[in-house]
Formats: sequence, structure tokens, C-alpha cells
Amino acid sequence: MSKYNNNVIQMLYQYAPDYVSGEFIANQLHISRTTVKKNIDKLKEEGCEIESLNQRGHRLLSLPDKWYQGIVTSVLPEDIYFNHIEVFDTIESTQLVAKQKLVGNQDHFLILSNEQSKGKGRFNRPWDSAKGKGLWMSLVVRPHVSFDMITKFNLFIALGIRDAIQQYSNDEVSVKWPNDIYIGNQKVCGFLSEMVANNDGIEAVICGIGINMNHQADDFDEALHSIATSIRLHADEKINRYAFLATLIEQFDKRYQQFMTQPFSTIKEEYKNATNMWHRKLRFTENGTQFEGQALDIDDSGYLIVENEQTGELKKLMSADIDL
Ligand code: BTX
Repeated sequence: MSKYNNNVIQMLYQYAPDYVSGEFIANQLHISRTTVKKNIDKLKEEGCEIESLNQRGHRLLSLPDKWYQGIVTSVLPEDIYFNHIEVFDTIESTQLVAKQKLVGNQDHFLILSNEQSKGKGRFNRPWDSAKGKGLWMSLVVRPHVSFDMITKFNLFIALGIRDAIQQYSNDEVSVKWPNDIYIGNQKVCGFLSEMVANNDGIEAVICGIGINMNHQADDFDEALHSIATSIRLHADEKINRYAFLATLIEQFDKRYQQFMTQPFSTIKEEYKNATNMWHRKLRFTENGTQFEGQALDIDDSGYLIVENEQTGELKKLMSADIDL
């Protein structure tokens, strides 16, 4: 991508639906009008619908299904504490790239990719990350707390993601403890929090979030047809990816600040109400063993309290796979 491509699209986005003259863009960016023209042609090639009129200039009518770093930067709240945001077209996994980039600095940052060739879930399971359809991102934050706080981090962040998706979905969005967000009986989002820790505690949390934003049912691999859904399938219109990202970051930030200052007990009831696992038979898989039973409660540390249907035994789970 040209060096100025992001700045040009950022300006067109900022002024849309008004026209911006080539001369104005050139002056603002300290480049020639020929360079502006070349960048606009390139953006059009990439699928940006831009109307160009001799007397008036250029105006942005619509964007393709991709992230532009310049627009991402301009839609996020100004007071956001990220040091930087990086957008990729195709990478193996935003988690991998985030892990490489957190070494040797104390930055908070966001990695976004239009596509992941090897998106991963928990236990290295594959995460389907089709181009142009979803939000595949990793956020690196530096909470400087003890490493056992990672469970609590997940609980707060789950509510933030749920609340963001709920703002766009006509149907109820719920949390499936510990790592999934559902609409009805289908997964709309999976997230995972990995950490880098030393003797003093957590150095960084890499929170990977995958959200099916604009998939139609046919866009999912066959194996996912009955399991997965997207926000689009529960909304009246296509999701504006930039508006949604801004909402998500705002909700993430709200819950991150809460996580840093409050115990889980303050949001426990809210979490329980947002969770879709109560009063139903569930299958749990923990360290390779399976049992059936019910989830009864969640304790103040965020452990799930479950009852084994066969033995009547009560168990506290820190993490498990749960089939609804
Ligand atoms: P998980 O292990 O709980 O979920 C993975 C399982 O979910 C898969 O085995 C499959 O059954 C199902 N699945 C795969 N892809 C999708 C999808 N697009 N929609 C619904 N279900 C699906 C949850 O892991 C955590 C996933 C995190 C993904 C993000 S994307 C950005 C970041 N980068 C990266 O590589 N991973 C994270």
C-alpha cells in the first residue's frame, strides 16, 4: 500500500459525504496533486466507491469490506490509551504478531487483520477467519497484576464484548463461560486471553477476539453451519465495521477499567444474568474427561460450580469445554 493511501482515505472518510478537492488533500498532506490522483485511483481499484468531479473534487460513497489503518485510527476515541494500531491484510494470526511486537516495550496496542490464514482458538483449535467478513484482532494491555487475575480479566472482558454485540443484534446476546459469546444457540464470537508473566506478575495480556460480523450463513465452512452465526444474521442491515469496532473498543475499555479497580463480586450478578448456561443439561470436558450435569453458580473468583449428574459431586471449574 502506498505511503499516503491511509491518509487520503482518512481525509475522504472524515469529510464524507462532502467533496474534498485534490488541491486541499495535496496541501494538507504536503504531497503533489499527481500523488493524490494516484492514491485515489488505487483506492478505487481496491473497491472504494469514490465519485470524482472536475470542479468539486472527490467524495467517498462506500468502502470495501476491509480495514484501513487511517480510518481505524480516526474512529477510535481520542483518549484511548493505545500507543499504536497496526492493520494487516493477511497474516497467520493476530495473536502471533501481537506476541512478537510486545517484546522490549511497554506499549498497549491493537493488531487487526482482514484475514487470518491460521487463526487459532483455545488448545490450538482452528478459528475460521474469512476475509472481509469478521473482526479478527488482538489487543495487548499491561495490567501489572498477579497472574491468577487472568480468569477475572476474562470475566470482565466477556461482558464488554457481549454488550458491544448486543448494541447491533436484534436478538439476545449471551456469554458462554468462559470464552464464547452466543446469539441463541450459536457462537458469534470466541475470545482468548494469553499472558506473558514474570516473577512479579503479568507483563502483558494478549486478548484475541474473533467476531463474526457480516457473514451470511453460506460464508461459514460446512462444519460450522449449525454452530456459528454472525451479527449480520441478527440485524436489519450490514454492520458498519468501523462503527462496530469503535463500540467494541469503548466497551472493552469500560470493562478493563472496571477489572483494574473492582472485584468480580461487583459484576457477578450481571455476569450470571448475561450467561446462557443455567437450568439446562450440559456436557463438560475437563482435562480430557467428560461428564454431564448442570452449572449451579459462579463463585467470587469466577470459578464455575457444577454438579455431576451421575455422581451428585460438586466441582469447581476454572476452565472447561462445555457443550450446550
Ligand atoms: P475455542 O477453542 O473456544 O473455539 C474454537 C472452536 O470454535 C472451533 O473448534 C470450531 O468448532 C469453532 N469455530 C471456529 N471458527 C469459528 C467461527 N468463526 N465462528 C464460530 N465458531 C467457530 C475461541 O476458541 C477463541 C477464538 C479466538 C479467535 C481470535 S481471532 C483473533 C485472534 N487471533 C487468533 O489467532 N485467535 C484470536
